[in-house]
Amino acid sequence: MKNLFLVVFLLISSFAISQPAPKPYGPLPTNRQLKWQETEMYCIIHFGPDTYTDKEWGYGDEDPQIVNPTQFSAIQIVDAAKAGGFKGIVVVAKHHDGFCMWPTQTTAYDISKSPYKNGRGDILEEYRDACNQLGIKMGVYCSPWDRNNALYGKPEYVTGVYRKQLEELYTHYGPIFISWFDGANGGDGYYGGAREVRKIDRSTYYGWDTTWAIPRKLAPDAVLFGDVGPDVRWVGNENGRAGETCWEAYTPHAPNPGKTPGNGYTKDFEGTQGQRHGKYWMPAECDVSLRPGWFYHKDQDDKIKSPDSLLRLYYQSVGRGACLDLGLSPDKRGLLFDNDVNSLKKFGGILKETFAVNLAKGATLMPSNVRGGNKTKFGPQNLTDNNRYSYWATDDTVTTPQLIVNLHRKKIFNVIRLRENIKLGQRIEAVAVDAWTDGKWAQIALATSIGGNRLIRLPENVTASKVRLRITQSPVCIALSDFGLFKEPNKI
Ligand code: FUL
Repeated sequence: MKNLFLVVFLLISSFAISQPAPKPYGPLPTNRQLKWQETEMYCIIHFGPDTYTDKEWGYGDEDPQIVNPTQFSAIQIVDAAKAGGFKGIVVVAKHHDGFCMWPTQTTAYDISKSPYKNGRGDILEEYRDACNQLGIKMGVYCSPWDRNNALYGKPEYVTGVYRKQLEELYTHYGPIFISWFDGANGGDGYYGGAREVRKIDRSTYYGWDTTWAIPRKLAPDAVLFGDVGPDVRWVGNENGRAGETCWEAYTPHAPNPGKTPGNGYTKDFEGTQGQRHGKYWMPAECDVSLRPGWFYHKDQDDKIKSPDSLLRLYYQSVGRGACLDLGLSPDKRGLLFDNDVNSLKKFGGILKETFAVNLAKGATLMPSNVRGGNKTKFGPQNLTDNNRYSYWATDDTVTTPQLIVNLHRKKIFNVIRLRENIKLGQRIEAVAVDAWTDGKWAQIALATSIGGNRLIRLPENVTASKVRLRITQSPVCIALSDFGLFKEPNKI
């Protein structure tokens, strides 16, 4: 008899343990996209001839002698980004004016012609060292458009100049985590003295497949960012804002960059929301600058975004499953101005304080359904561990489960964090959250897309001893990896 019980027990438990993981749903992220998602926030740094001419787009005829950052400190800049909570930087190695911030073999228009370190400077190398020292990831932006180069518009520019520049950058300054491709290109410029308008067909001129193959080969872990991906899409605005509903998937109109709305390649507004049933996993990057311009302008010294507005941007980008790419603009000295540094520091301080303690940690988590039963690994036990890939899953037939989070005593919070295990795709379409206050449940939040990260910033503090998460819409069983409750300081 005893043996029979044992056999039955073993059968049941082996069934529970062998319950297969849920089938993935829709397009899935690659490993490099997962790593990018975990990065969440990085800064794009614009510094070059424009810094000295007060322009945003240099014409390409600016004298290299003007680039003279007497106090350039990559450490100061990267350290300020780090204090802001940013985990990476994207260095603008070459902007549209064509001036290369590293000594290059591809053109004479580079840092070696400037007085910086008597022509022996290398801004890229200095950023690389600073990133290594401070544990920050590095990416590069090398503008395809080159208003200085005489060959621009001819095939030789792409094959003999632009692609060679990418090769130099990826060979000498890696590891690179993001390869940033801009869509603005073709128009008037210096072009080696021709001073004319040159138009190119942006869908064919750069031979994107061959060009993208360079970072793919030399920096296989780097995502490629462009207006329409291929790995990370532009969010469709430069205000740092993803849609309240923001899907990870997207189907580009053509696999080529091109930022002009309605030009047949991409429709900007679609980048903001993505597409629920998009063909590719292509999450959004939200770019926005700390100042009104991307480059430094003295008259913008008092127009720096405050810690509060940075916080709003954070919730509208990172909090909607996208990444935030904040523009930093070192000044003529080659340093970030004090106001910029202070704003970054305060913003980073608030983030750190907010997310230091998950108030749901230690709570009793009671799900309405666990895949294969309570003894399986699919229970909610790891939801408060800040682990993106262990997860609570439900049986295939259960698509609208609920989770009661018993906090055991009253806690005050104002931010809710939800994440899906995106290795299984983006599954959930809508959720509601209730709080147990005064002996009853009251709805405190609604949200749509979750994906890699969803932060619900509540308008005011909520005090509750229990919280209930209701998944209200999902086409398939769920795979939730995170449930967090946090308290942003200074909300009374
Ligand atoms: C834009 C460029 O044209 C701007 O100058 C800036 O570099 C920004 C980040 O991307 O498309």
